[in-house]
Amino acid sequence: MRLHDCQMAPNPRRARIFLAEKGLDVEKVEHSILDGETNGEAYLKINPWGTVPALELDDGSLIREAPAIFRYIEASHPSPNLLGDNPREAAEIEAWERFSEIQGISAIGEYFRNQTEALTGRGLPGPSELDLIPALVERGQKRAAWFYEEVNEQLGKTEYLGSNRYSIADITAQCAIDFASAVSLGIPDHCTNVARWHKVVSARPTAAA
Ligand SMILES: N[C@@H](CCC(=O)N[C@@H](CS)C(=O)NCC(=O)O)C(=O)O
Repeated sequence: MRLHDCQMAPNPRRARIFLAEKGLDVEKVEHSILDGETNGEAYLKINPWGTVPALELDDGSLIREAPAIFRYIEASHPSPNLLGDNPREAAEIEAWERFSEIQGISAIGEYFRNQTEALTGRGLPGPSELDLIPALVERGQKRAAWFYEEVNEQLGKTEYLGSNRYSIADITAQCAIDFASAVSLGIPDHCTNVARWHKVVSARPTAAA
C-alpha cells in the first residue's frame, strides 16, 4: 500500500493519523498542492479527481476520499476500533466526523483558499478551473466560528468528541483545528473545552503523523 499525500494539507493528515493509530507504516508519496502537482498530468493519471489523500493498494487499485480509506482500513485492520463498535456509537462518531470535515476542514479551507494567490483559478480542490470568491473568506471564518462553538459545547459533555474514547471524530476535528491554527483561526480563548481536549489529542504520538 502507498498513500498519496501532501504534508501541509489537513485531509491527508486525517489518513496519516488513522494509519498510525492502526500501527500501519505505509509508504507516503508527497504531491505539492500549492505547486500544482496534484493537478499535474502525472497525478491526474493516478487520481483524475486531483485530490489527496488517495490510498493505492498493492493490486494497483485506488481508494479516494478519506472516509472510504477509513472504512477499508478499519475492515481489514479492526484493532484498535476507531469507527465505533456498536451501531449507536458508530452513528455518533460518524456524525461528528462528518461535521468536522464539512463545517471544520471545508469551512477553514474556504477561508484559506479564497485568499491564497497560489490557488488562483482553483476555486475548489482538484482540476476545477473555477475562480476564487473573495466573499467566501469571511463566510469561511464565520463557519469556522460555529464549528468551534459546537465542538466546545459537545466537549463540555464528553471527554472525546464522538464517544467517551478516542475515535475518527477526534482525528478529523484535530486536523481541522491544527489547520485552522496554521491559517490564523486558532482556538478562541473562550473555547476552554476545546483547548483541554486539544492538549490531550496532541499528546498522542500519532499527532506527529
Ligand atoms: N472529501 C475529500 C477531500 C479531499 C481534499 O479536498 N483534499 C485536498 C487537500 S486537504 C486536496 O486534495 N486539494 C487539492 C487542491 O486544492 O487542488 C476527502 O475526504 O478525502
